[in-house]
Amino acid sequence: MANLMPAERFRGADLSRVADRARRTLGDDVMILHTRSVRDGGVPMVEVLAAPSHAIDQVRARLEAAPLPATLRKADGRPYCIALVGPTGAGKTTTAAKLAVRRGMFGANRTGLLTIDTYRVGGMEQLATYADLADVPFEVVYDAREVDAAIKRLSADCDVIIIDTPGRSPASAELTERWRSLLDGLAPDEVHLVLPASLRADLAVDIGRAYAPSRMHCGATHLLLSKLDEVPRESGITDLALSLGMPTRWITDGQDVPTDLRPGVPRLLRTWGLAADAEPDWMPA
Ligand SMILES: Nc1nc2c(ncn2[C@@H]2O[C@H](COP(=O)(O)OP(=O)(O)OP(=O)(O)O)[C@@H](O)[C@H]2O)c(=O)[nH]1
Ligand SMILES: [Mg+2]
Repeated sequence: MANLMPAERFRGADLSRVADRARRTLGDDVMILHTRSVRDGGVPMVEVLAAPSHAIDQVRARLEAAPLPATLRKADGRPYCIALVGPTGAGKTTTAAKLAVRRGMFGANRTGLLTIDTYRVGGMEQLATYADLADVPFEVVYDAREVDAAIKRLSADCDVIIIDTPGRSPASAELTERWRSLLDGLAPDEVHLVLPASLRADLAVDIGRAYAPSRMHCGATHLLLSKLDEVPRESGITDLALSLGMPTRWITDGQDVPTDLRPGVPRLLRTWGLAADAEPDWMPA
């Protein structure tokens, strides 16, 4: 995959001289992205990853999602709806639970959960349990005729609703049609495409196209990379996010509900550059 980062690596005996060299090479607005100690031919050295800050700003602007309004309930009284879509096993249900049960996740806005995944055995029970433990209102919608009533019930107590959807299986076009029309009925304000960060970039781009607004009515508006913890050194994830061309609000980095969910862009920028040419310091178990 092409490296989309305008960052460069500098090595030397001490930090201030290396930083000076980075400044002379990249200009006065240079920013240090990462420093670490390395050994070069057995000699201890400091390594700095740096990039001009205007280049970082450009990348940030491409990745960053518009901030959510402080008051999520809309003028017509309807809660703000955030749907999670994506391939089977990507982490949609786990992420929906994290978003819905984390205290203060949406400031003072109260959260509700809704699922249209009535196909996956156990998926619904899993969400219902989390909702119950956190005392978060929860609705299951089986049929398009139930959408309005479910939203109305949630509206009483919720300002934002997290919507879980089934994995999209190419083998079951009819099921896909059914849940897509349910999602259309829910008219989500945001649709986050959940993709495992370890996915091959070419496959991710293909999936991104399949979920694009040009291909389906409620197409993906955001990217939500999951399972960052499964990517050695998180290498390449920023390039992956850039190649999908959608803003990122959150990422996930573990199975724990609700803790393993983080703001996306700070993490993508921090990870930026810890890429393939770095020495391996992590091995899969
Ligand atoms: N390591 C890791 N595992 C995760 C993460 N998020 C979810 N998982 C695990 O991935 C598996 C699938 O997660 P689900 O949330 O059920 O995925 P899904 O997209 O809802 O799957 P379907 O409903 O079958 O399409 C579970 O074992 C989760 O615990 C993550 O950030 N890191
Ligand atoms: Mg699921």
